[in-house]
Amino acid sequence: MNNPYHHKIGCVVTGAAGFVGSHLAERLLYENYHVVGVDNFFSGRRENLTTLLEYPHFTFYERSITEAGILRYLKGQHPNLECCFHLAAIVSVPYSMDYPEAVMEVNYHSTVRLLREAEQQDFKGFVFAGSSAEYGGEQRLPLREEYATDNTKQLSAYGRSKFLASREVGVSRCGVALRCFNIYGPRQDPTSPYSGVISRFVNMGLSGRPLTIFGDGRQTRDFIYVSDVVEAYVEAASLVRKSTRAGRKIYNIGTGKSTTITLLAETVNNLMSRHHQPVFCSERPGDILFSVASVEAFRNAAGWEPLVSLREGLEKTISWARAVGE
Ligand code: UD2
Repeated sequence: MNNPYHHKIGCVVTGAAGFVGSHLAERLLYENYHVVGVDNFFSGRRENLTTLLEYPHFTFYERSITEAGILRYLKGQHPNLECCFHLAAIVSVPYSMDYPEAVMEVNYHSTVRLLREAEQQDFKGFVFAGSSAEYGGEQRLPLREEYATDNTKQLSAYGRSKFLASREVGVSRCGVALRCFNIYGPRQDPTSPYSGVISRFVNMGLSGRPLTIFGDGRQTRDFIYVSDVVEAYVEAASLVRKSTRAGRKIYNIGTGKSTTITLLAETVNNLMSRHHQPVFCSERPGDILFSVASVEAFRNAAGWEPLVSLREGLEKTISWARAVGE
């Protein structure tokens, strides 16, 4: 729906130059919302802003979400702001092993500060990017929201910081936390050894290298395409606006389908018409073996359904990577 009146309503997107943040900002701009993007380019990329900057109703601030009073400042500049989508974070699990304090500061303490400012400034929605890492090594599958409790041992400072932040956001009047599973799609950075497996496989495929599987390849993940995640954010914002219900608002965002890494490698190879066999390497330390989301809660609350099949999402990701040479 392209509503000409929406530009009167403003939304903040933190992490607007990131993989998911830039897709979300674009979707909101397309619907004519006024979008105020914030990013400090710690991991966001300037080229992800190119399309966004073409919209007259996009305003960008190169600022850090760790600055106290940032949301208050933005609301002062743009009184039409009603909703904050908070996606900015330190997203690397290995980085969080080396710098746990920095990750707790950015992902947890800064989130709580932003949330309090949103409450004080009368925001109608504060939608937070949680993570499947909040479940730690939980073995009951599919993973249900209530399995992550105060007793859950997350496996990294990243997981811990996201758990603590989601817990706080989920009980706020205006808050809702989305625990996203393995997101993939265009603009995901393939260049680090810890980049998402799909972006790495597509990148290896394009450069003619064999795909590397860590471990025996029987480990499973719940892969969700970025546009489905974007729709979940939009639905979550309207859910929290309408919500009168007390209690925690924390939801898994996944497909409910698990895929082995071996099957993923075969599918990527087929779609790229490659006949290389994958190379098996030693298991990645700390790797979770099996992960899949229970998606009933958000389906029931918001009527949201993921629409993009893994095959279709892979095709779109491969086409994008071919076009940009990533
Ligand atoms: C995801 C998140 C991470 C955190 C974590 C919580 C992504 C990109 N990462 O990590 O931020 O939330 O979940 O548990 O969504 N693999 C290969 N070959 C490769 C690369 C990866 O076999 O070249 C395997 C890897 O060992 C793992 C699986 O693929 O078993 C998925 O790896 P990943 O890094 O994409 O994501 P994950 O689930 O470890």
